[in-house]
Amino acid sequence: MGKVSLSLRLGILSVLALWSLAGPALVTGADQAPQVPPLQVPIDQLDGVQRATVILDSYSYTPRHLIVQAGKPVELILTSITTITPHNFLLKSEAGGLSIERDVGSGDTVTVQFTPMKPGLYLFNCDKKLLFFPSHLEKGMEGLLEVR
Ligand SMILES: [Cu+2]
Repeated sequence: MGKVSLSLRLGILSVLALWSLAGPALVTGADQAPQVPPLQVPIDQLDGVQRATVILDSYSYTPRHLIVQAGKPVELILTSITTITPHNFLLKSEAGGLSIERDVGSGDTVTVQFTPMKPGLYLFNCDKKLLFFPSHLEKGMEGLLEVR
């Protein structure tokens, strides 16, 4: 009898433990998009290019964290899925020898190529802005290129 009630109590405890783990995640999931894990950009076996597609939406890049290797060419296929709002892709770092600035109109696909030579963390963003409204960067439209 004592054994039964102990296992019952343990059962209730484990349900509570599971709930406390799952509860916050469910609440978080309700009001924000699921996190996309960092993308280790694959190297194309045919041409040796590190190639990835980045989706531009209002106001995000997906994936927003890309990991590439230094000294090898990178090609980003910037694909806008908006119907009206234009965006852009700015990645500038004097120290990193990178200066990329490309407009991506609504529904457009633009390809950028560059070869990062210096390992580091480089932020990219969209600086489009409509009149007195906050810029897209201020609305969270930024991402991270991690060069290893
Ligand atoms: Cu934008």
